Amino acid sequence: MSHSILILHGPNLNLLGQREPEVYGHQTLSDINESLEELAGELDINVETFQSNHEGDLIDRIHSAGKDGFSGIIINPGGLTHTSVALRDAITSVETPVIEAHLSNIHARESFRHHSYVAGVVVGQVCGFGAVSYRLALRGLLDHLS
Ligand code: CA2
Repeated sequence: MSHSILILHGPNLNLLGQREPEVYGHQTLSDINESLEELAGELDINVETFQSNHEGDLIDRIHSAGKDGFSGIIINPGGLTHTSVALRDAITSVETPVIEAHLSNIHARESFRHHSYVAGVVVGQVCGFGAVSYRLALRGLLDHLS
Protein backbone atom coordinates (compact mmCIF):
# COMPACT_ATOMS: atom_id res chain seq x y z
CA MET A 1 0.00 0.00 0.00
CA SER A 2 1.30 3.46 -0.89
CA HIS A 3 1.44 5.81 2.09
CA SER A 4 0.82 9.55 2.39
CA ILE A 5 2.99 11.19 5.03
CA LEU A 6 2.48 14.66 6.50
CA ILE A 7 5.65 16.63 7.30
CA LEU A 8 5.12 19.49 9.75
CA HIS A 9 7.66 22.26 10.34
CA GLY A 10 7.17 24.52 13.36
CA PRO A 11 7.97 28.14 14.18
CA ASN A 12 10.91 29.95 12.56
CA LEU A 13 11.86 27.05 10.30
CA ASN A 14 10.77 29.24 7.37
CA LEU A 15 13.97 31.22 8.11
CA LEU A 16 16.32 28.30 7.44
CA GLY A 17 19.31 29.10 5.27
CA GLN A 18 18.98 32.82 5.91
CA ARG A 19 20.34 33.00 9.48
CA GLU A 20 22.43 30.86 11.88
CA PRO A 21 23.84 28.55 9.14
CA GLU A 22 26.50 27.34 11.62
CA VAL A 23 23.72 25.74 13.68
CA TYR A 24 21.05 24.85 11.11
CA GLY A 25 23.00 24.58 7.84
CA HIS A 26 22.73 26.43 4.54
CA GLN A 27 19.72 24.62 3.14
CA THR A 28 16.44 26.50 2.95
CA LEU A 29 13.13 24.92 3.95
CA SER A 30 12.27 24.66 0.25
CA ASP A 31 15.52 22.72 -0.35
CA ILE A 32 14.61 20.31 2.47
CA ASN A 33 11.05 19.87 1.21
CA GLU A 34 12.26 19.23 -2.35
CA SER A 35 14.71 16.59 -1.12
CA LEU A 36 11.90 14.88 0.82
CA GLU A 37 9.61 14.96 -2.21
CA GLU A 38 12.38 13.40 -4.29
CA LEU A 39 12.93 10.68 -1.67
CA ALA A 40 9.18 10.07 -1.52
CA GLY A 41 9.21 9.47 -5.30
CA GLU A 42 12.01 6.91 -4.90
CA LEU A 43 10.08 5.19 -2.09
CA ASP A 44 6.82 5.31 -4.06
CA ILE A 45 4.96 7.25 -1.38
CA ASN A 46 3.41 10.71 -1.19
CA VAL A 47 4.49 13.52 1.15
CA GLU A 48 2.83 16.83 1.97
CA THR A 49 4.81 19.53 3.74
CA PHE A 50 3.41 22.32 5.91
CA GLN A 51 5.15 25.05 7.93
CA SER A 52 3.51 27.32 10.45
CA ASN A 53 4.64 29.81 13.04
CA HIS A 54 1.35 29.21 14.89
CA GLU A 55 0.94 26.42 17.44
CA GLY A 56 -2.82 26.05 16.80
CA ASP A 57 -2.33 25.56 13.05
CA LEU A 58 0.08 22.68 13.73
CA ILE A 59 -2.38 21.17 16.24
CA ASP A 60 -5.22 21.43 13.71
CA ARG A 61 -3.14 19.58 11.11
CA ILE A 62 -2.33 16.81 13.64
CA HIS A 63 -6.04 16.45 14.54
CA SER A 64 -7.16 16.16 10.90
CA ALA A 65 -4.24 14.07 9.58
CA GLY A 66 -6.16 10.77 9.81
CA LYS A 67 -9.25 11.99 8.01
CA ASP A 68 -7.04 13.84 5.50
CA GLY A 69 -5.67 10.43 4.49
CA PHE A 70 -2.22 10.55 6.09
CA SER A 71 -0.88 7.35 7.62
CA GLY A 72 1.89 9.07 9.59
CA ILE A 73 3.37 12.42 10.59
CA ILE A 74 6.92 13.72 10.87
CA ILE A 75 7.16 16.88 12.94
CA ASN A 76 9.95 19.29 13.76
CA PRO A 77 8.13 21.39 16.36
CA GLY A 78 10.95 23.98 16.50
CA GLY A 79 10.99 25.88 19.79
CA LEU A 80 7.56 24.44 20.70
CA THR A 81 9.43 21.19 21.39
CA HIS A 82 10.56 22.66 24.69
CA THR A 83 7.37 24.50 25.71
CA SER A 84 4.21 22.92 24.38
CA VAL A 85 2.03 20.62 26.47
CA ALA A 86 -0.74 21.40 23.95
CA LEU A 87 1.27 19.92 21.08
CA ARG A 88 2.02 16.83 23.16
CA ASP A 89 -1.69 16.46 24.00
CA ALA A 90 -2.59 16.77 20.30
CA ILE A 91 -0.19 13.94 19.42
CA THR A 92 -1.64 11.82 22.23
CA SER A 93 -5.18 12.50 21.00
CA VAL A 94 -4.70 10.90 17.56
CA GLU A 95 -3.90 7.38 16.46
CA THR A 96 -1.69 8.56 13.60
CA PRO A 97 1.93 7.65 14.43
CA VAL A 98 4.28 10.63 14.80
CA ILE A 99 8.07 10.90 14.55
CA GLU A 100 9.97 13.89 15.98
CA ALA A 101 12.82 15.28 13.86
CA HIS A 102 15.36 18.03 14.59
CA LEU A 103 18.15 19.45 12.49
CA SER A 104 20.45 20.00 15.46
CA ASN A 105 21.34 17.62 18.29
CA ILE A 106 19.11 19.19 20.94
CA HIS A 107 20.85 17.13 23.66
CA ALA A 108 24.23 18.69 22.89
CA ARG A 109 22.96 22.29 23.08
CA GLU A 110 21.71 24.59 25.86
CA SER A 111 20.09 22.69 28.77
CA PHE A 112 16.65 24.19 28.04
CA ARG A 113 16.68 22.32 24.71
CA HIS A 114 17.40 18.93 26.35
CA HIS A 115 13.78 18.37 27.32
CA SER A 116 11.19 17.65 24.66
CA TYR A 117 7.51 17.67 25.65
CA VAL A 118 6.68 15.47 22.67
CA ALA A 119 9.48 12.88 22.97
CA GLY A 120 7.46 10.65 25.31
CA VAL A 121 4.46 10.37 22.97
CA VAL A 122 6.12 9.87 19.57
CA VAL A 123 7.32 6.65 17.96
CA GLY A 124 10.88 7.95 17.98
CA GLN A 125 13.13 10.99 17.75
CA VAL A 126 15.84 11.75 15.17
CA CYS A 127 18.15 14.70 15.77
CA GLY A 128 21.56 16.05 14.90
CA PHE A 129 21.84 15.06 11.23
CA GLY A 130 20.78 18.36 9.70
CA ALA A 131 18.31 17.94 6.84
CA VAL A 132 19.12 14.21 6.81
CA SER A 133 17.20 13.89 10.12
CA TYR A 134 13.96 14.22 8.14
CA ARG A 135 15.05 11.61 5.58
CA LEU A 136 15.94 9.15 8.37
CA ALA A 137 12.63 9.91 10.08
CA LEU A 138 10.77 9.15 6.85
CA ARG A 139 12.51 5.78 6.45
CA GLY A 140 11.89 4.99 10.14
CA LEU A 141 8.22 5.89 9.88
CA LEU A 142 7.75 3.69 6.81
CA ASP A 143 9.45 0.81 8.58
CA HIS A 144 7.12 1.37 11.57
CA LEU A 145 4.09 1.34 9.28
CA SER A 146 5.07 -1.82 7.41
O1 CA2 B 1 17.24 21.61 15.60
C1 CA2 B 1 16.04 21.80 15.34
O2 CA2 B 1 15.50 21.37 14.34
C2 CA2 B 1 15.20 22.69 16.27
O3 CA2 B 1 13.88 22.12 16.34
C3 CA2 B 1 15.17 24.06 15.65
C4 CA2 B 1 14.47 25.10 16.52
C5 CA2 B 1 15.03 25.09 17.93
O4 CA2 B 1 14.30 25.99 18.76
C6 CA2 B 1 15.01 23.71 18.55
O5 CA2 B 1 15.60 23.76 19.83
C7 CA2 B 1 15.77 22.72 17.69
C8 CA2 B 1 14.64 26.50 15.88
C9 CA2 B 1 13.89 26.63 14.57
C10 CA2 B 1 14.62 27.39 13.53
O6 CA2 B 1 15.11 28.62 14.02
C11 CA2 B 1 15.87 29.40 13.18
C12 CA2 B 1 16.31 30.58 13.73
C13 CA2 B 1 17.09 31.43 12.97
C14 CA2 B 1 17.43 31.09 11.66
C15 CA2 B 1 16.99 29.90 11.13
C16 CA2 B 1 16.20 29.05 11.88
